[in-house]
This record gives sequence, C-alpha cells and structure tokens, in this order.
Amino acid sequence: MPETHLASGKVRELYALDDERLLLVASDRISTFDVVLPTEIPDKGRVLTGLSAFWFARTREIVDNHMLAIRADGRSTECRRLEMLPLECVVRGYLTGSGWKDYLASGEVCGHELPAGLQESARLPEPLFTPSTKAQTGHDENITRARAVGLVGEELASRVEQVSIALYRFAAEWAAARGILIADTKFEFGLDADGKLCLGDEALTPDSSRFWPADEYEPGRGQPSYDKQFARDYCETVGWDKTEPGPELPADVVDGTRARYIEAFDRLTELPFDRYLDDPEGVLR
Ligand code: PZK
Repeated sequence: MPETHLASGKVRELYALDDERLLLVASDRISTFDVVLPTEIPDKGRVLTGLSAFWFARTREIVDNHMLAIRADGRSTECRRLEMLPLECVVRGYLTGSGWKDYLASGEVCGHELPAGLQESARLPEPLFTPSTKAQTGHDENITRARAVGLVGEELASRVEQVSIALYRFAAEWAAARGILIADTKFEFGLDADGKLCLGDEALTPDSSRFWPADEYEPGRGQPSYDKQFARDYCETVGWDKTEPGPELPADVVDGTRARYIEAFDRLTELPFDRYLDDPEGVLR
C-alpha cells in the first residue's frame, strides 16, 4: 500500500492512504519554546495518539470526528479526509499565554470583556472561544468573532464556537477530577464528504492544550507545564538562547518527561499505558 507523504508538522507527519483516507503519525519529537529538540521522548507519540483517540471515542455525541482506526504501532491514526476550516478553534478556561497579555493591555481577550482585577492564571468565569488563523509564518493570529464569520460564515462560526466550548467543558471537567487542569486547548474542524462538521487533527492532548498539575495550581503566577516542565527547566539552566538548534536533553530529563506523559495518559484514560501498547484500540472502548 503506497503511502504518499503529504505534510510534516513540527512533531507529526501526514500521509495519504487513498482518496478518502489519511494517516496521521505522531513522532516522539518534542518542542519547547517553539524549537524541536534533538532528543526524542520515547513513546511520546503513542501517548498523544492514544489520548486523542480516547477523547475522539468519548465525544462523538458532541460532534463527529475524523478517526477511523488506530494502528497496532499505537502512533498512527487512520482518518477521513476532511475539507479543513481555515480557523484554529481555541478555548480558554484560564487566563494565560496571549490571553493574559491581551487582558493586561486592554482588559479584553479576543473581544470578550473580562472583569477587572483578574490574576495571571485565574480561572475564567466562563470558557472563552478565542479563534485564531493559521499564520503562514510564525505564530497564529488571534481574530475577532466578526473575522471568524468572514472566514467560514455565520452558521459555521456559531456551530464551531458552540461545539468547541462543549468539548472543552466535557474534557476540562473530566481531567480536573483526575488531577489535571486543561488551561486552554485548540481544535481543528473540517467538513466531510456530506458537508457534516467533524473534529479533526489531534484533540485534547498536551501538545494541543496547556495541561497543568491541579495540585500545584496557584493563581497570581505562571503555572508549571504538566508534561514539559522538566525539559523547560533544563533548557533554562543551560543558558540556551532559544534559537535552533536546541540542547540535547540528559537521560534523567528524558525519563522524567516520559513519566509525566505516561502519568497523564494513565490518569485521563484510567487505562495503564502498557495495556494501550498491547492493544491500542482498547482505548476506544
Ligand atoms: C490535515 N493537517 C495538519 C497534521 C501535518 C499536518 N482529516 C483531515 N483531512 C484533511 N486534512 C487534514 C486532516 C487532519 N487531521 C491536517 N493538515 C491537513 C497536519 C499532522 C501533520 F504535517
């Protein structure tokens, strides 16, 4: 079966299987400060593939999705080809990152007015839909609801907003009960051959979201990353200037990072990661 390579992401590859199907392959590469490091985290791609599949299987009542099967390697997802919307559907439950910066500058985040006096990392009164566009170079650009309507039309813009917030509420509540705060997350949607809205890409993984350890949560400061904090701390200690190439990670940082990914998988899926390796599709049941 010839698999045509279609695209490379920072840490993923996309192949064509046939006219209707794609293969998404998650590597073990890790990026920090927007740079892919030269050292891999063993099984990271399997953890993210399994987690995404877990969420796809459990959110079908909220919205259909592109997943068809997980391959036995645990890192490859067969999916339906969609016509992807030119919109990154970001939902924020906490005030951090560019949302915090925008709030400090204007008191608003993507046109949502917020109460005065919120602290960094504060939980927001309601989750906010803050769409962005896929910038050709560099970072995604936050856009207003009006621009989202201009890109996909009123009906689709309203639908992806409602669905994105419903997905976030479901996952954030599930995760918080298991010790993980999902500060924010990014969804990508597309239309299938029948014109039906489908969730695509990866969803609700630590690469498409900010995961924070709930037991260390303290508003008024930035929060440690559930998965990447060891790697970030190491990168800070070696005095790296955050340009290519990044530093090699020592074995203890690799091991600690790998353990955090697996811990997130175990907590969220309630399935030991070793069982996932034996039978990847078991995570769907
Ligand atoms: C699609 N990407 C991003 C992901 C990369 C690039 N179901 C789909 N149908 C059509 N297109 C896509 C998808 C999905 N998912 C996703 N680009 C196109 C991407 C991974 C690696 F290089």
